[in-house]
Amino acid sequence: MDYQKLSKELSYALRHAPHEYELELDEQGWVPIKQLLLSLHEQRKWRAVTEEDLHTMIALSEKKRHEINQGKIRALYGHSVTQKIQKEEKEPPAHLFHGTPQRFLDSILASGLVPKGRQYVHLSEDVQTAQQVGKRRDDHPVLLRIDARQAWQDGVKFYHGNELVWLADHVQKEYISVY
Ligand code: HQG
Repeated sequence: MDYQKLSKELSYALRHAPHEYELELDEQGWVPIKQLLLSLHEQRKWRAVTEEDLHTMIALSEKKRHEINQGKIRALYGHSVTQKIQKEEKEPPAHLFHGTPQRFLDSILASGLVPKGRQYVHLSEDVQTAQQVGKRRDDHPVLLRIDARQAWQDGVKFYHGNELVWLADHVQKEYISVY
């Protein structure tokens, strides 16, 4: 079983295209595992996938992208579906980080961080994670530091993604500096 491919397929289904899999996300993005498996089994390459494989996939992944609880599974972040996924609001650490390609810097410093194609802006708890996120699109990404505590005190909402990923609706430019 190629667990990395399975993880990518699930991220696509649970973040972006549940209807292609005849799935309905609930308000927090959960779907019943039984329904997901029924849908995956229609594809030849996934006809033997079991619930056990989903647990193994999560355990083997270098990032915590998916979560299983009481017979359901969800993507923890990254959604682009039109139905807004409700995330748990949480007080952030004093600083958060964001890695981005050089070419986006001027625009971000002018208008802040906006979610673009996803539902939320994605922020990293540590510099190393931000670096990895930025490197997806630029060998020498820019690292931004977000004054999350100040933003939180000013009423900006932050949400929990996983241990390393935080979400926000929009981060205004006054809280952003080049790290
Ligand atoms: C940029 C992956 C211009 C922003 C990653 C980013 C992450 C602006 C891009 C997760 C802007 C959106 C999300 C502005 C933001 N002007 N550009 N005003 N505001 N941007 O992919 O944060 O591996 O939607 O800097 O690791 O790169 O898939 O967000 O470059 O955790 O699990 O617009 O996805 O996780 O790109 O990545 P994305 P992201 P997985």
